[in-house]
Amino acid sequence: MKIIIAIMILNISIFSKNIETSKEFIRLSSPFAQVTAGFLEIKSNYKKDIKIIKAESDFSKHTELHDMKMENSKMTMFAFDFVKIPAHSTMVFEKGYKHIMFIGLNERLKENDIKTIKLFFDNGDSVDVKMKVKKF
Ligand SMILES: [Cu+2]
Repeated sequence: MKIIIAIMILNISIFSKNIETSKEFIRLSSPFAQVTAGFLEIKSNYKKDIKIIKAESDFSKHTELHDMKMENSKMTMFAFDFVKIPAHSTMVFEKGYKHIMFIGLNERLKENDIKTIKLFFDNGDSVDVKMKVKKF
């Protein structure tokens, strides 16, 4: 019995992913908009802190990591180079806060399209993330 349990635990550790994403979506922008934003939650199962250092997509000329801040009593957004995800925690990209910015759209995104983007981490890991285009 002990052996079976040990094997089960081993299996879980082999098949659990280091990075798991959820609630992924891209905001449906107006038909002629050149930019839009994507949101998701990124859960790190790493025992060490890691950093997200880059995002890439093939449907926009530039893909940036953005956040929002208050400036002259207006909310403005800005690009950042990296964000740290502490060990065993979740980083949330959500409306009004961090987001993935897609600038210079190469194609018109339609509602319910599924687009794949790539996220890169400072430990050399990367993940492909499927994001659904939707209104909000
Ligand atoms: Cu932005």
